[in-house]
Amino acid sequence: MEAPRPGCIGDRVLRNEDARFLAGHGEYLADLDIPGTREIAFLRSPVAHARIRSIDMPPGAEGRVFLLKDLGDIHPVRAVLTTPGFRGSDYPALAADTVRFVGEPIAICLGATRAAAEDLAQEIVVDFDELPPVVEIEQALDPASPSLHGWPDNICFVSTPGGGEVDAAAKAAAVTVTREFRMARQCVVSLEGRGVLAYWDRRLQELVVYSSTQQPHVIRTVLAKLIGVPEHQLRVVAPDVGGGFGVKNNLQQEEVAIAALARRLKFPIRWVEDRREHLIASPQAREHRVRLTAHADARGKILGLEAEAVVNAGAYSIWPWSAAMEANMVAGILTGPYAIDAYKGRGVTVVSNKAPLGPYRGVGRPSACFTLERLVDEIAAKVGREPHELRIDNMVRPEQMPYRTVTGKLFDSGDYAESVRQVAAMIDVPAVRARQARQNGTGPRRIGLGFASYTEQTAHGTDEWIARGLTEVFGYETATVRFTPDGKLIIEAAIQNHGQGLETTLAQVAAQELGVDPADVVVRHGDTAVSPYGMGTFASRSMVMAGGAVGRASRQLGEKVKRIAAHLLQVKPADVTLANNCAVAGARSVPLKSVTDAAFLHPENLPAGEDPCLDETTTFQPLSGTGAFAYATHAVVVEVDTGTGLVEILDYAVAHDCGTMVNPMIVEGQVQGGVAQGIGNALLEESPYDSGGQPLASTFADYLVPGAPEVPTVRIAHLETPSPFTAYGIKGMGEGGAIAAPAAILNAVNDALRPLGVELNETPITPKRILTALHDARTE
Ligand code: MCN
Repeated sequence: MEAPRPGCIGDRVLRNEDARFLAGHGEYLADLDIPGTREIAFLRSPVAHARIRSIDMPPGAEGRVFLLKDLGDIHPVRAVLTTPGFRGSDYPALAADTVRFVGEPIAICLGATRAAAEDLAQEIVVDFDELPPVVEIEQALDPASPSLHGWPDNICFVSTPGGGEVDAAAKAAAVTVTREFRMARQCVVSLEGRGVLAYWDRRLQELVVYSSTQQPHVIRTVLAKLIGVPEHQLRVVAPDVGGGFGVKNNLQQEEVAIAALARRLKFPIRWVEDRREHLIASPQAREHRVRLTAHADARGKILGLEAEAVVNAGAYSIWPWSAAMEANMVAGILTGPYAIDAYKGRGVTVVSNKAPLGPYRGVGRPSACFTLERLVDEIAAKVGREPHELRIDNMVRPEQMPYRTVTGKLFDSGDYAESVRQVAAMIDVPAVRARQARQNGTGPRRIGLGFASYTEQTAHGTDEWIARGLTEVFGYETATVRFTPDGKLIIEAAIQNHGQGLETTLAQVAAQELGVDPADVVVRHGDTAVSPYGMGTFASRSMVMAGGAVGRASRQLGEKVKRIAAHLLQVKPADVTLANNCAVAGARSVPLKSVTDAAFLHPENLPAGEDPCLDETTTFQPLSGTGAFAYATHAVVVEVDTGTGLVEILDYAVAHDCGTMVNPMIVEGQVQGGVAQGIGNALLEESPYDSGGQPLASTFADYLVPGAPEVPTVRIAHLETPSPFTAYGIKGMGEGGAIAAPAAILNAVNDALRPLGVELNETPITPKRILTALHDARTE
């Protein structure tokens, strides 16, 4: 592969945005300093399920406490799948008649400070007529449980993906392995919580809504419909956003309530989520129960799979994804990177009196990967083979690409088995096995080795969203690339950068096409008044989509620059190249500044018929509806202390392929960060509820996230197989680290404990779960 040009695609450029952040100059929602702003505290439901009989206001509440009826004529949020059988539900901005989860907002309270607003909220008396709550999956599946939304039961949707002859596979199989797996409910825990600030701008006659969101444009579109402000009088701005990981990738009830109220007030109002609100009232994630059966031949070649994934989606469908997003995802991608021709899947979404589920890094895939990869290890144990070798034998081969999976995904390119070979070499399987043989059984600490492989669907096209029944999600992005008269470049992009390094990588794409210095490019995003329309940053799409749009716009702009430069140099446009801030033709060159000077300030110097000014706006969408598929294999060595139940990660290696890397350093940071979250998923994070529907983890003392001591430095190898379906062959990759880590870690822990008769198939594997399993195995 050719060495990258400095500052261009493939170079390890330092992040442009870091100087600002490291100097403390980021401006987050809580930092906004708009005169006259009053702070909001939400009165939230303290009970899981109840009818509201009455709400008694404290003295002086008028103009300071607002209920749904005070917000004017607004519509409830209703996220729908167009797929037949889907059951939708109305999700009001503030609960007026019924509350369905602890933390559901009921009233907005205003104060000069957050503390004053909270004091006011405490004085409101709500008379609840409590109803029996539906909390766990089994209750939600029970037809005798009370129905949350007036449906015949609490089943929101059932999908049945699959194809091929599963019965024939079962008949032909030498081994059949069945297991039930559980992945706990989690919180998302972005560094910055959610938040909204809104006011009516009298001069521009527009409603300005600042929100810590991943998708300002579509939030504007849906808010406009819900609160009845036309889109051209509504501006949504995402200031600096301190991480999203999916929790800011949906319409928030607080956004609707605050925007609707701000339209009626004469001063700005702001809500900044605190950590307790984040842990109980933000959209949560996971909570899956998956039953999986694999039929395999005597060598462990998988002939067929059967799966039922039940997901507890909480109280409501959030916009635009709907409650069915998780279950559909798990059931839809369960065959993983393997060539499995026969599959019978069933994805069941149930509703309950818990916080609604939303997207979180990986959406369904950590659970799908966990269940399949755990089962692969159990098949390997049954047929007596090394788990990584079994994986290699089952994988889709390079010569089969592009490969259509049994659930209709089109894998684009890559050598999946090579990722296993590489990571097995990095982790040194024979050395780990030798260490196990030496150490295990000699004391309480046992060594285990685990692998996990996956494909990560990224940059989904419009067809994919429509196939999933989502008609308000689309698969393109837009960018404007413009020179200023002094020869500098501005990129305006509809994506929203909240930690992914996009201010740098989009500049690198422009540098590739226009020869500009990426450190000198300004990237503007996150503001509907600044950037062209787009869907935003989620589903590992921005590098492919916005990168593609910036590349296309830059190329078109470059053609015009070359025509003008050729005119100035008196050569043919075809002889001009762009590099080092200059247009070059052989030994002669002209600075880009001279070209922009002609384009903006001296049209008399332009070639005949050439329009003045230098800017281009284009869109980009991948050539395949199902997007581009990154893939990876993770390998981890753990030491499990059978005395304390603690798991220590000794070594962690990843061999991955995200096509052409724009900035390998950023890619490595993304893998490392994703693995950190996967470690939390595997070992620590869980949001349990009691039988009354009360969330039990509402502080960081109860909800444990990994810190530096729990997260090892991940060793990363890159494979780089370009995608045939995207610009420059780029594939997305932002979720991958989080997808495989739970599977790899549980496989490693099970590898360590298998000789003791222990098998763990539920995340997180806390010390308590490990010790209980060891105790049960001893007493059986
Ligand atoms: N990149 C690259 N070359 C590639 C692919 C990606 O250089 N071939 C770089 C780009 O800078 C890109 C980043 O890696 O922005 C992640 O790439 P991509 O897969 O396109 O993902 P997005 O940019 O669309 O970001 C979304 C993704 C998702 S879905 C979650 S969840 C997540 C993640 O990014 N949330 C994050 N990473 C996060 N990182 C931070 N710091 N904060 C979050 O909230």
